[in-house]
Amino acid sequence: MKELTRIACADWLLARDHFAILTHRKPDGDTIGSAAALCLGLRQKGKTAHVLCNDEVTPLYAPLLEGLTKPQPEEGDVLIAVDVAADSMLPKAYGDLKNCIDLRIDHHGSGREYTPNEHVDPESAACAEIIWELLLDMGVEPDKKMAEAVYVGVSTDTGCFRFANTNAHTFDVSADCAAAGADIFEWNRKLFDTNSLAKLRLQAWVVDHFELMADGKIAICALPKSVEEALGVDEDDMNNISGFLRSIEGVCIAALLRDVDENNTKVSIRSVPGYNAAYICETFGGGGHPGAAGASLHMPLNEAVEAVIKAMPEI
Ligand SMILES: [Mn+2]
Repeated sequence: MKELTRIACADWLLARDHFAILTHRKPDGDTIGSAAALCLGLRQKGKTAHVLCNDEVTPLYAPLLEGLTKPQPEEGDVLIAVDVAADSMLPKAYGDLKNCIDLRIDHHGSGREYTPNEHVDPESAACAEIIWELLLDMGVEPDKKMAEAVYVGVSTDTGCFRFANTNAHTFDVSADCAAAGADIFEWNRKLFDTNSLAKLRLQAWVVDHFELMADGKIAICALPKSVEEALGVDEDDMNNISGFLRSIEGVCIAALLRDVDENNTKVSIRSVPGYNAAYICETFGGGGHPGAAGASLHMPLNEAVEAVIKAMPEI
């Protein structure tokens, strides 16, 4: 595996053509924003570039990909994964493609090598920050669409600049996005100031059903699929519901578990600085960032709750 500096990565991209960009499963604003901005930048440089269709893209982020997607890569395409920490994070529909990815651009320090080339910068709060700098290195003239795609990535991965990963560079890139014409107010309203009724009902359910442990420092909530279905929540509604749990006063670590089926459970963990959510999730083969991480457990929901409690640090 060859680790490319940012400049080397920009040169690597400029020296090639015919790109297909891959996003991660349960795509968030960062993977979609990064893919869209990179695709637009490559096209501006005269390249042929597409984002591979991802069935799980939600209505909130779908507009960023308008006119950019294609269903399958073509023979000879250069495959790039953005914001994809491990090949296990790729959509199942990509199948064998995971063995053919040429480059990974990412900010997950706990990620796993799966490509012959990578540019990974764990200092970046969002992968979209790296993409922005890469575009500038490539001599791309940023426009409104690119700026909005990057802003969506940066703002969502920082919880609208509230998470511990937010730093001066995050604001620098966001200021650049505003200067390039991104409609910051409109995206903030859509992303952070709009709740579906289903999401508010989900929050009410979580308030009624979570448990506090360790003198109120750990909060855990098991959310059965049947409840999700009854409330009618979608993936956008589920976004950062573990962060909602973490927002309860005094809580340092919050874990939200969801059953995928009777033998598989997903856990999402949020923590305040000083507690590492990624360490806890790595116990189960998952990963992420110190403040926000996830994992899949091959066990039923009730067993998974016990396992996650066991994996919690002494507080
Ligand atoms: Mn990200």
